Amino acid sequence: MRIRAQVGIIGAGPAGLALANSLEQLGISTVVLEKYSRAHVESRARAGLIEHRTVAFLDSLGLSGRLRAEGVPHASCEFRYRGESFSIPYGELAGGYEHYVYPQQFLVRDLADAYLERGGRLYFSHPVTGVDVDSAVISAQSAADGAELVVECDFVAGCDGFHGVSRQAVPAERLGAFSKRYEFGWLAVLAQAPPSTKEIVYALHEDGFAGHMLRTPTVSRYYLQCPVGDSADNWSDARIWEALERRLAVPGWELSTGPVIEKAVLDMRSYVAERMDHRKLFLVGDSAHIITPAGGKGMNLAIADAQELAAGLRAHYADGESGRLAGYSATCLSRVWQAQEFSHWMLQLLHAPEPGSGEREFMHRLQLSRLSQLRSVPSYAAMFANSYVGVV
Ligand code: RFL
Repeated sequence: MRIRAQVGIIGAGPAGLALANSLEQLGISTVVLEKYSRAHVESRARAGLIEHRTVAFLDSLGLSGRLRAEGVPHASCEFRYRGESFSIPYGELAGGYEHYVYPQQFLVRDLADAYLERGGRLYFSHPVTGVDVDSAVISAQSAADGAELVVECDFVAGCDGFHGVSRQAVPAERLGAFSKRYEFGWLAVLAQAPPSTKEIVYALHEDGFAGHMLRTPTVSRYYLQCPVGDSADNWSDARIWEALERRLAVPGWELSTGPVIEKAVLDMRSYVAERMDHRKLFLVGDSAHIITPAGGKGMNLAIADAQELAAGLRAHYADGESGRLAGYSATCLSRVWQAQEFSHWMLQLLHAPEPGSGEREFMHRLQLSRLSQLRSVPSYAAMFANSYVGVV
């Protein structure tokens, strides 16, 4: 089957669905092709921290109803070290802005519902197999019966994540990518356990970083620093809870536990393609850049890219003006590098150097000094606040 759309979108993650909704509202026709089933994409638990500017964009599209009703606003977070703790009222310090805690898979569900309700053409279980960047033709195949689906478009938006096919259609010398691998891993844990705190907690501990993230009243996410190449199989439920209890400990505090639903060792790395467009293809979100989960920026960057691309396409179609589209890459990259810098800063603040490193004690004292400045120097804390909540 051959169909036509002004913009063909590969991938129904946060970037693809935000873009699809936005373009349809602007009267620009779209088709979305997604590799996996609807049930699969709507149950993939990942991010949960949504920046105020992402919420503002979703508000402007009328897509934030459930997020605002069911998500929880957050404006402060907690740091722990050596049995001490302090909170940073980052919302107040950043001029009254706040985050929403709302699981990514719920947002994906909401965006898919809204797109389909408007009559959007969303093909689940249709992995894209080829992208022609000159003719803007996308080829996909139904996972159910192998039937070929060809989409002819004016532009292609590659919103297919880091392991998708779009980026492969761009020559390496055009992408000009930069990357960094960190010398530690993170064990990411999702558990059927109520939150043990009111705020997100970041803990510096000599055994390694521990984080307690909030998701829903019955499910929580935790992170534990672990060696590169570690396997989740090495972490029994008992070992996970014991490590969290030790690394997050402050007097009088208790950790609520429950069954572990998911655990995986994350490859802690960052990647940025310096060109996010090539001929008629635009890379959006994780297909162009990935960032470590520290600081909670990945999904927010993906949706910000979608917002910028929608604005560029609107200018192109409505005003016949192509300057904004031409500047898409540069505009997005300035925000991406800012987020990369922040995420790197967070990791340096919170990660214990590997045992045996000669500089371990020196680095640890730098971290303690940073935490003490964060705790007692308002202008230092304000810098953190602005970056964390996403004002700058
Ligand atoms: P996604 O979400 O990966 O969606 C890409 C979609 O493309 C589909 N796809 C294809 N479709 C058709 N044909 C093909 N050949 C295809 N290949 C792939 C995929 O099935 C998928 O549906 O990319 P997008 O939209 O750019 O969104 C990016 C975010 O998902 C990602 O940045 C965040 O999840 C990162 N992240 C976090 N970000 C935050 O802002 N705040 C957080 O608190 C946060 N926590 C996290 C995170 C990522 C994590 N993982 C995955 C490492 C926590 C974790 C554990």
